[in-house]
Amino acid sequence: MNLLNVKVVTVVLLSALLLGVLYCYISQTHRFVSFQLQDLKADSRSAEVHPDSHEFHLVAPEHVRYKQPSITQGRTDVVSVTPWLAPIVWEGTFNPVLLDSIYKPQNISIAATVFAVGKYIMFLKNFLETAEQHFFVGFKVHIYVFTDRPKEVPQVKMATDRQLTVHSVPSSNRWQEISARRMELIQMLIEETVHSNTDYIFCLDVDSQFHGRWGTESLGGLVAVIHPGYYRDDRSRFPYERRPQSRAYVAPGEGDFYYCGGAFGGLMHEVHLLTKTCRFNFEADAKENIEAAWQEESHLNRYMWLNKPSKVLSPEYLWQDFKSRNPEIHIIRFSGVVKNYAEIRPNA
Ligand code: 5GW
Ligand code: MN
Repeated sequence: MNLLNVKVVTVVLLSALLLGVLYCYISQTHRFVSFQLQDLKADSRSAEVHPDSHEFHLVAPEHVRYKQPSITQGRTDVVSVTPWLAPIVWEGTFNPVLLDSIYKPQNISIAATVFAVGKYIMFLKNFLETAEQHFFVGFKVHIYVFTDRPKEVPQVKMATDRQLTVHSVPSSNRWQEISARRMELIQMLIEETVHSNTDYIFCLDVDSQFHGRWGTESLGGLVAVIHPGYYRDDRSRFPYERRPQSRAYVAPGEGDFYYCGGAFGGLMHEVHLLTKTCRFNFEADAKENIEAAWQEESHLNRYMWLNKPSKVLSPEYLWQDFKSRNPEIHIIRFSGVVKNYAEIRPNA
């Protein structure tokens, strides 16, 4: 190769390199610019692009007045955040006026499911009447009642923006069947109402009543309630399913809290995934003739251990009427009523 050729090759190679660098630079810049533009576009119609954007984007009205927040003063008798940094909701940790003023303009709507099969229909009237007084007052609420006795559903006067729908379900003498089908029916309800603009759903036991506010402070992606019976106990005492053959199994030394089967909720798609998963595991266990210690509550606990709830509600959100109030419980919002098992359960 003579000198001239070497020069030509060098020039060609250098130009190629330069062009390459230039190309990379331009395409990067372009990507950056177009990315920003897309972001802006997404932002201006965020309602369509991210159906649950209000979950993360809390806009406060300009002039709402409320007590100054503090990071050094507040409740010290309870823990109000989990190790994965989800809030644990206790009275005194949130401002209801502020929260309502944030959520009101979002025009959110909340569904609630409640099962009243067989004699459990007797709990429905009180449940509905107290829900009217305390559950998301001032918001759009749609209660779905699942019952085998649609004619016995009581007439309860509901405020504008609140409605009730009755779904008929077959009677059953086996609690296991009612329990198993609860997850399935909630899953199906979410699939049917996917286009109804419902944002959040809560699934509640009917043998319970509201005594205090249950509102926007409870909203979150995946919401679990801490069981009132075990929250001061070591995790070794939690009644998780302990047989490894079950799909609800939680190993010793594992698990965060013991959560209630009687109340859970969150965004529609989150609760859909939860109910679908619990139902699948419940049915797969049943095929192998295994039933978890506390049926769906066990499956729910396993689910919540692997899928950390984004908000945890304190036992204020599901107390038990027979229990006396512990000092850290400043308000009882919702509680299970005392029931005569022999009287209400089909095969007790
Ligand atoms: C529950 C236990 C044994 C047999 C039947 C049932 C039963 C439950 C029933 O006959 N009818 C019915 O509607 N359920 C629904 O399941 C109710 O919504 C009830 O609140 C929920 C959970 O059952 P609970 O409340 O008896 O369970 P615990 O753990 O709150 O006592
Ligand atoms: Mn119950």
